[in-house]
Amino acid sequence: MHLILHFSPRIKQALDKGKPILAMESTVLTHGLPYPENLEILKILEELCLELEVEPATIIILDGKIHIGMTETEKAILQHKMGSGKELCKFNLRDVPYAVTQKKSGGTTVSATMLLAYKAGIKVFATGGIGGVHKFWNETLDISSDLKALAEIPIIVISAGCKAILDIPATLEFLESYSVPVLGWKTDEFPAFYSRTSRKKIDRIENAKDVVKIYQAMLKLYLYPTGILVANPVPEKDEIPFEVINKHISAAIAAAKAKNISGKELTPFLLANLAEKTKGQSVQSNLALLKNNIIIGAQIAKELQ
Ligand code: PSU
Ligand code: MN
Repeated sequence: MHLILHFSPRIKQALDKGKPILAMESTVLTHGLPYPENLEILKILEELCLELEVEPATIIILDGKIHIGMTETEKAILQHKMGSGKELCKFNLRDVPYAVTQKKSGGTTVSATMLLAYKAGIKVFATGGIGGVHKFWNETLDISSDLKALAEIPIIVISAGCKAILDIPATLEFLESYSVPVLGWKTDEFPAFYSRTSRKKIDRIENAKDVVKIYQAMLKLYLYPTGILVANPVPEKDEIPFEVINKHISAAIAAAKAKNISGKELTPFLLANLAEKTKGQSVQSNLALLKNNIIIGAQIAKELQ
């Protein structure tokens, strides 16, 4: 079987000319944010990236085709599928073989996007928040494949840390065990997505040059290269205080338990629940941190040239 990546003409040209490219995921669109704001947000994010003179490569699987960069055609297909209420899949790393052979459609999570970006020759990827070790992991063994991907795929990922829906200390322990460098962008504390800190200490960096130096040193030193996680706190004005969001998170986790929601449905359920409970404030904050991560991702993409 011949596996094909479908490059958009813009991404193909950028790759040929050695122009900077920044990968973006699509599960945040299909499962992380409400429709139709999600499509508006995609537009805002891609325009921001272009203003920064970096080509955005949003990665998605539609009818089994792996798209590296969405053209207007793929956006129209996505809009049509979401608008008609069709259930789109959420593709983790392990779902990619199934998706492409069975011609399924859905968003790629951080883990699947890292794999496909790597195959496409893209080295840097901006997202909102990564998946991690879930609370009560000792009962459920629910550990996101995003962590496995970070442990095995040599790509630089920029995120606002991870949400406190997860067990943040356990997530950081996992990343340490698998030797994934976790770098704080102008901070020495790991951010907690809506909140600027989880109070867990990490290594601080000040600029894109240093991120690239560390990435290159890792590639030279490690026997098995890993990803690098750049943790960039949400801007101060868009932060939701930890005490406020945490109350909603506890309620959302209890609701998930009561409804027996687990596995890959858990993260989307919790995110939708939070959006509802915060009356959209969580979505606003999500947009702000996504933009913030694209700004840093674009700097790193240029530095990598
Ligand atoms: N965390 C967020 N927003 C998201 C996700 C996580 O704050 O949209 C999505 C990302 O695509 C991430 C995925 O890769 O959920 C993780 O899902 P799971 O926990 O099932 O691995
Ligand atoms: Mn899981």
